[in-house]
Parts: sequence; structure tokens; C-alpha cells
Amino acid sequence: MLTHERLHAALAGRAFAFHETITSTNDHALTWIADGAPDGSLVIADVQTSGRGRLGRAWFAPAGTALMFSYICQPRLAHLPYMSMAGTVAVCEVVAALGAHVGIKWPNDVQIDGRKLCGVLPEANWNGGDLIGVTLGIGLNVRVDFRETPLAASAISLHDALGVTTLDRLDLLLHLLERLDYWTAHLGDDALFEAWTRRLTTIGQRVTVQQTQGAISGVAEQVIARARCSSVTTTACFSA
Ligand code: BT5
Repeated sequence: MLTHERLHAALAGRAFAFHETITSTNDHALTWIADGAPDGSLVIADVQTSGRGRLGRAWFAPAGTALMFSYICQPRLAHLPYMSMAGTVAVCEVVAALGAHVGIKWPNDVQIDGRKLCGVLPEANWNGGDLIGVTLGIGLNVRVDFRETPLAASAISLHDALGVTTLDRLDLLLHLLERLDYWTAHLGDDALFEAWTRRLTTIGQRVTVQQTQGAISGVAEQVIARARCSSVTTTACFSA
């Protein structure tokens, strides 16, 4: 169980806020960035009432079933496109170490057997044209029961994937933080881009773009910045 006391004891001085219920950890993190949250701060929640994905999509996770948090950091503007990569690669490393065969579906899904295990949502806070910080929202399904939901065929939890019932969200968080601290300190490195592309399941897949069929052959990096949030994304390279 996640509690303030357990987090406080385990996080060894890292700034954090724990909410049993919150609208969205990214909402709190964006406000905290404006108030000077230090690099590596965390906002963690057991339940979100308006958890979100990209483009305003809803993120589903009942109380006690998922690891949901926002990791705050202050990357250089040029490193914004790598935030999502740092998140997906960190999650893959932790999940692979548990014995699962895990991959990344471009741009921000971590999947097992083609089903979504985790979604990553980077959002930036700006002061005029200056980037003041980024929140990397991460939602990882630990024991979500999707059976009676519309996500039954498309989503998966770690417990089902691994055939276990005892994963501790705090242990998972601590392992993830170790990898997030590492990769966010190496955002511009080729090693991150390579670790990410190595795990991409999308490369080689056949797709149709404006009625032309082809295969995804690679990815290019691009940042699209908006006023208060930023869509930090990559562009698929397409060869017909
Ligand atoms: C994402 O968006 O995958 C990013 C999700 C980020 C969630 C975290 S939780 C902590 C932090 N605070 C927030 O408010 N958000 C972040 P996207 O690629 O747009 O995928 C959203 C879609 O995934 C939905 O439209 C559903 O189809 C599906 N979905 C919703 N909940 C899911 C779940 N628990 N597992 C798998 N798929 C889910």
C-alpha cells in the first residue's frame, strides 16, 4: 500500500507530494514547477479523478491498482523530445528486469504482447518563451482488472503479465526512479535514443499514410511547443 509515511521513509530526502485522490498528478506538478519544485520532485497519487493521456484522453486506474506519478525535471529546451523516451525506456528496463518481454509502441506506450502496460505523458510549463520545467507523467498498470472494461483487449497489468500477485508499487517506484534519474541526466546522449529505438515495436510495421502504403523505417525528433503545455513527440519516417 502507498502511504505518505512509507514514501517518506523510502524517498530519502527527495521532495514529494502524495495524494490519496487528486485530479491529475500532472496538474499538481505543473503548478509546483511554477512554484520552484526541485529537479527530481515527485507527485504521486493512489487515484486520479481526471487522469489524462494525450489529446485530453482519459486515463483509467481504480484505487490501489496502478503506479501513477509525475516526475519533475528541468531539461534544456533542446532535450525536450527525449523526455518521453527517458520515461518509456526507464519503464521497459524495470519491467524487463522482472522477466517480461516488453516493448515501446511509438510514441509513448509501453506494451507487453501488443497490450498497453503503461502510458507516459510529458507536459511542459513555460514562462513566456522560457521553459521552466517538465512533468513526466507515468501510469503503470500493476493490478488493474480490465476484464469488464472497454480496455479488456488492449490493456494489461504487470500481475497478469507475470503471473504474480505480490508486486509492491513502492518497490517499482524506487527502481523506476533510479532509471529516471539516470536517463534524465543523459537526455541528449545517443545511448538514450538507441535504447529507445532498440525497444520500438513500431519499426517495420506496415501502415497507410494518406492512401499510400509503406513501412515505418525509423524515427526523427521534433518538438512542438505550445503555450502552457508541450506536445513532445517524434515523427515516424515512412518509406513507401
Ligand atoms: C497515454 O496517453 O498513454 C499517457 C497516459 C499517462 C497517464 C499518467 S498517470 C500519471 C500522470 N497524470 C496524468 O493525468 N496522466 C499521467 P494516450 O497515448 O493518449 O493513451 C490514452 C488511451 O489509453 C486512452 O484513450 C485509453 O484508450 C487507453 N487507456 C486508458 N487507461 C489505460 C490503462 N490504465 N492502461 C492501458 N490503456 C489505457
